[in-house]
Amino acid sequence: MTTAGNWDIFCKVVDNYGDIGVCWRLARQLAGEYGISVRLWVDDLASFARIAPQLDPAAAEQFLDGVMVCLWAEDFTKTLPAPVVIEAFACALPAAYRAAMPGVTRCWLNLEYLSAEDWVEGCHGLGSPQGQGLNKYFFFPGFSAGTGGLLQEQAAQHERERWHQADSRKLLARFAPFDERVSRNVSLFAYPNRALPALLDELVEDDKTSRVYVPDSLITRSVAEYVGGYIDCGSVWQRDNLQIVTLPMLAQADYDRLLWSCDANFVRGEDSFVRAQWAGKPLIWHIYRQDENTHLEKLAAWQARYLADCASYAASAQAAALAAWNRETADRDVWRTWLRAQPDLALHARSWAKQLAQHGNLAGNLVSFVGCKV
Ligand code: TRH
Repeated sequence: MTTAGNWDIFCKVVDNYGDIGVCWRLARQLAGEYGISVRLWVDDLASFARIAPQLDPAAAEQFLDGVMVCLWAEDFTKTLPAPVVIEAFACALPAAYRAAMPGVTRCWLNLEYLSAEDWVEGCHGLGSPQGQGLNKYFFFPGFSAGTGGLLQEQAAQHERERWHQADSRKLLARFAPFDERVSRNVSLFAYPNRALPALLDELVEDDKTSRVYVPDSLITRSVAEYVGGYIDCGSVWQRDNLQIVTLPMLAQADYDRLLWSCDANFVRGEDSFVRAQWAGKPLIWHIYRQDENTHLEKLAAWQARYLADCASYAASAQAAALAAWNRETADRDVWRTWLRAQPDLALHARSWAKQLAQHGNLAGNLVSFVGCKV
């Protein structure tokens, strides 16, 4: 059997858009770049449609961008399992499907959440016997050669390489009229954050004019509290050197282009965090909160890798800003220093993106892995 056969990907939307964001990218890439026939089973098509506006949330089955998208309904109907099955983020397969897998499924994988922690290399690729001749393999994305790498579609990479300032200008002009006074564009996608007013206050008084683009998200309300009301999409709110523009939720590919077009990006969760790294621009990550503050360990592990080769002044500015944002502390000095470090952080972000590209892309690594197992 070759790996270019039928694959099923199962995705449960636990919270927000990261679970489906990752699965949708992976499904499209496997179909488009590796010739695999992919069925993507999703339990929440309404959330999916927010990042893929062409999707019909009422259709139980539809073919979109080369992928068969299927509703994962509670009463899962009997379906012949695929030879390769990906259970995203330990979502637990439907019982009827699981029961039909022995003798049919040749490779079963659990695609795990992303972490930069050292233990990931030791667990990546391990199998766990599930009975009836089935093994479930743990496939970990990551930042080093011993992991599954990061999702990176070749088409997006090529488009990114050819993306010029004129493209950025054209894209940003779709959201609000061009203003020649603006010399810094920033995108802001985050969870609600008590550190926001300190950041915005600093931008108000900064000597450069910044325009902050806020996609429709959980932070929109905090922005509205800061400015004293919701800003209509398309209009520009301004106080001294800060401009704010709100955006509707964009299609995933347009959101990626927004990241390429801004000078710095605030991102969150998992998928936007990875895209911001590929964008090669300075970024601030709002990590998804976990019990017992385990997310802070994850943050520290990534920060240690990210800043290992960064100039010391820029590294400490970045570390302080990451801490302020994730611990939600109100410290304007942190943002002043971070803004001053932007030129060095921009250079660093470009070299980091090149370094990451050396580990291959997650979909390609997955295809090779499956090829060795079947
Ligand atoms: O939405 P997130 O917070 O997602 C997740 C989930 O909550 C998940 O359960 C959790 O485990 C994980 O975080 C760590 O953030 P993320 O991962 O960045 O996903 C957002 C997706 O939405 C990403 O694919 C980009 C996409 N997006 C758009 O398509 N258009 C937009 O306008 C925006 C702002 C985002």
